[in-house]
Amino acid sequence: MTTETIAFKQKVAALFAEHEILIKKNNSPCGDGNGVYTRWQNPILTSAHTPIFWRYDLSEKTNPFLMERQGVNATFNSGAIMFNGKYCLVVRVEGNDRKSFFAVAESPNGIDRFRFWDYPISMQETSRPDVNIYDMRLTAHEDGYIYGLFCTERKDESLPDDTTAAVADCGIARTKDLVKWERLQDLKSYSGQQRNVVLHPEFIDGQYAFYTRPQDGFISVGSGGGIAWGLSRSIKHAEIPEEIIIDAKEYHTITEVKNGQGPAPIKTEKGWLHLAHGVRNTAAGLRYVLYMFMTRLEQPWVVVHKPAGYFLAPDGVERVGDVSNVVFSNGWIMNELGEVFIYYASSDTRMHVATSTIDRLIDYVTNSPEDGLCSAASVKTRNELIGSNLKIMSEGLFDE
Ligand code: M1P
Repeated sequence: MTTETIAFKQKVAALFAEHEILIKKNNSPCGDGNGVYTRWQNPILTSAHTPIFWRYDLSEKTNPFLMERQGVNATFNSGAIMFNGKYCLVVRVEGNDRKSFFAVAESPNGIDRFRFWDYPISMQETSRPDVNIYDMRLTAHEDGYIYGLFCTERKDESLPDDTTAAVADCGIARTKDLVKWERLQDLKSYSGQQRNVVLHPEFIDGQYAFYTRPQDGFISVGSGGGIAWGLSRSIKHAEIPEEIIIDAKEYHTITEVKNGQGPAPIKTEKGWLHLAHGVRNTAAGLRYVLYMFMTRLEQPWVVVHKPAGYFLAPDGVERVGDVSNVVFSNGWIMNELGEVFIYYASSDTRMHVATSTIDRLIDYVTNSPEDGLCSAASVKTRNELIGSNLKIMSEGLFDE
């Protein structure tokens, strides 16, 4: 063996060893949290977590300098599901070429040791090839399939000279094993473009039910009013003749510019628990935060509880990345103990986890005050809390 070959092999071994240390790094909770959820210290997935053999050519002959030939820019906005006893994420992986694709990463405990499966998902295409696919929401439907609904983005052919003009639609695929995916027809709706579409896990009136987010343009929702709801008789040829807005965007709130359903809702004894994102505009650009609401068990399109403001907002290093000041979630998992793992991405760059329990989340959603939509109402609500607390404190809260 030549000295060059020995050096090459040593460099390869060092790359793999460093990667293994990263994957096996223990995560730890950030203190006790705020009573609602606890963030975990380390991002659970970054571009560095993608396998070495996805990025480097490991042949000394074709890559004597051991260069990274196909870089990965980001790992974010992941769907989530418990599958064969493992916490599985269908991750949006974005290459340096700005193309996103899906890849499964699994963990034994939901908070660290996420490891990608060897190959990303080779998603089938429809007769209209996708340019970019991203943000999959997973739904274990009562029909027996796991569905993945995602955004498929294509060039807006009506504006051939505009190299930024795009059209967003909802792609639909289904699987039984997260490996082989059967691509179905894209969702047909009559309200412009679609992003953030999520399949409800149960039939409603014998039909497939969808949370949608109609939007006039690719970035701006325009007259699209918020999170909507619609039914389709078929899933193979999904078509929603009519959408109703169930959670409207609202002036001077966290959803002033737009909002969108996060993962599929979790069924609880009190109602369907929803996680969503809201967007407002600032001098520094758009700010994305997460919020929660609950809909009626028998009528999942009727909102019955919605705490004011955000549930989780970008914090510390989460605030910086490719698209700064963003948190986004399209995946969560409740395990058999009622623990809830909330998977969220920060600034379109990396994945994190925050943990809670179903009891805490129900308490948060059903007992936190709603938005009074003006400062006077906010002060009134806060004063009620202060008055009640001062009374408790005057009665000797801190006495032995
Ligand atoms: O860049 C922030 C997010 O922007 C889009 O979300 P929305 O459709 O609500 O504006 C998506 O591109 C999402 O992937 C991205 O994280």
